[in-house]
Amino acid sequence: MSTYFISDIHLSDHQPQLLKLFKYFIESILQPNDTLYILGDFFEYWVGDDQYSHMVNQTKQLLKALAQRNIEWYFLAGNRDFLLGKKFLAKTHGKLLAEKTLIPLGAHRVLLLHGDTLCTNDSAYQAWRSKVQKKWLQKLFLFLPLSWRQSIANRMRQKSMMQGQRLTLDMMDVAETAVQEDFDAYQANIMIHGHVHRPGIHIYQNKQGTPLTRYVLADWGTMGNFLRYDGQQFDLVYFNLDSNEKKI
Ligand code: LP5
Ligand code: MN
Repeated sequence: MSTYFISDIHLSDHQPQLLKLFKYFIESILQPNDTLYILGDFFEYWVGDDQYSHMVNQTKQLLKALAQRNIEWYFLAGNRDFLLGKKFLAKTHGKLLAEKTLIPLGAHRVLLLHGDTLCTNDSAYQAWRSKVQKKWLQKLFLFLPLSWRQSIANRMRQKSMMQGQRLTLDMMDVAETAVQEDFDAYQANIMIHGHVHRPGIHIYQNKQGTPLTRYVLADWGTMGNFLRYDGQQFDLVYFNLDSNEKKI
């Protein structure tokens, strides 16, 4: 009975190998009674639960089938798929989590988040975020025809990639002050997030000398990536379709 955390697969119709990796992860790595947390940017972008394609269909089938193996799955939204909604989750038996969610795991207090809220040095991103998180704007957007929404999302992705070239690596990473604030606010000793695409394990100490650990999940490419808690320890692992696993 293990708990798995993944993020940043960026599933898209243009990258079929990502769906193959996800299928392998679901069918060959997850075992009955495990629990799965998807911490955002599961899709390259999500413009509403009427979004459809072969990839979307296959993904829904894979998630839906988890219930038969008694695997619960949870979704915490990223900056690309925050419009994933109730219809999708009801069809696939997923449960939505708040953007910062504290869960108990053994003796640990684990804070889950996508990671974008920690990037407070990227002010252009934070300005964009505060606009698109407005519920009224999201409702309005969802009224638009699907093809319009898709082309707006494509435009946003293009702008975002151009923006990425203008920023320094430091600006795109988490701000350590934001990390400390969240550890303190939630009295957590573990933090798990993705988003920055810089997988790693960061160790800190709080004022009382208690060790704090921040696990950063990787984005998926030729290899998939997950963090597993087996009841004893956490392992951050890369895998591929040939059953090779490599711990970070
Ligand atoms: O995800 P990642 O790591 O690649 O990039 C982020 C930041 N980019 C974003 C933008 C998203 O990728 C766009 C996803 C589309 C979402 C689906 C539809 C939503 C509709 C909402 C309706 C209410 O988050 C990027 C960071 C980078 O990480 C740092 O690593 O810098 O942030 C930006 O680029 C901020 C930009 O300023 C965003 C630019 C969008 C401008 C949109 C204008 C075009 C609209 C056209 C309208 C006709
Ligand atoms: Mn992200």
